[in-house]
Amino acid sequence: METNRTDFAGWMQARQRDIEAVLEAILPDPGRSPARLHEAMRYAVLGGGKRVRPLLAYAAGEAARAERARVDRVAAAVELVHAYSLVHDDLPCMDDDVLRRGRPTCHVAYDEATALLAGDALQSLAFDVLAGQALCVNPAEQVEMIALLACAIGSRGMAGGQAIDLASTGQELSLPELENMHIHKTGELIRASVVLGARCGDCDGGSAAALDRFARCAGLAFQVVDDVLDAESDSETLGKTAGKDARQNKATYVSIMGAAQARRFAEDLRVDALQALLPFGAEAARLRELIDFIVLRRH
Ligand code: GRG
Repeated sequence: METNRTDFAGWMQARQRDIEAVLEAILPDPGRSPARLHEAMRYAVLGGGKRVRPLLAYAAGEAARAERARVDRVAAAVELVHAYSLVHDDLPCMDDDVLRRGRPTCHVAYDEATALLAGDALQSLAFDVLAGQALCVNPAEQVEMIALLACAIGSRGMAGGQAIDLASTGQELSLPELENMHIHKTGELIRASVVLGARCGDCDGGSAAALDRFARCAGLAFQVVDDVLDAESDSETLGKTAGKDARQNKATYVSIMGAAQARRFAEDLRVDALQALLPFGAEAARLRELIDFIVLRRH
């Protein structure tokens, strides 16, 4: 993996270009049948988004001195899953939104059935990418990595978190209930991005546990900031409809503790995440910079 210390913005742009090229190559050719489905998959994935999950996978790969080609596959898999979750989340039967990444959502640009299938196919493609080539010397470890992603996004992970979210709209949630929902809905995939990136390289048990702690803090911090931005920012800046949580009467960190306290909580999580990285040296620099980016971002 590249370890020269270019500035963070340069590093981030380079990795965003890398993942765009990897995804472009992995996604099905739009000229091949079923063309409309392939086009919708590409529409949902390419040319937008911050690519936070791939960036975390690349940064964790650097911390574990992993081979770049392996991390490319992990980074692509987590972004494909993320794109699938956004397509499904935007559907009328879920969050019913028309704006994503600054343009019409997938079901608006295509149609509901195509968007549903595009999400399904993106999820399958993610596992195809993880299983298709060797990611570690020991095949049993690769099977563990595949299982880790499956668990992170299944009924006890992201999909479960989404189910809790849908069931609790309009309900009052306690802080532990809200945290439980967000750890599953958003946190598990972010955690998997870090852990899988690191598992492409060399990581002893202590370092893996430290990265796991970092990833849990990063996942929750991401969602706390997302709640603040939904309340305080505008749709143009976010590229998605702002202010929806309050309009839908959803429990969020802002509704429970107020925006100022939610920002302080995100800052506490940033400090915890940085503490988790204390056993590491310069190899974890990008992870340190990424937690700052996640907590201080404006979109
Ligand atoms: C449909 C199974 C299923 C799950 C959906 C992740 C999720 C669960 C829904 C997404 C809706 C949402 C607003 C979640 C909160 C945090 C989040 C994931 C925001 C979007 O992620 P960003 O900011 O988006 O990384 P970009 O566009 O930058 O990739």
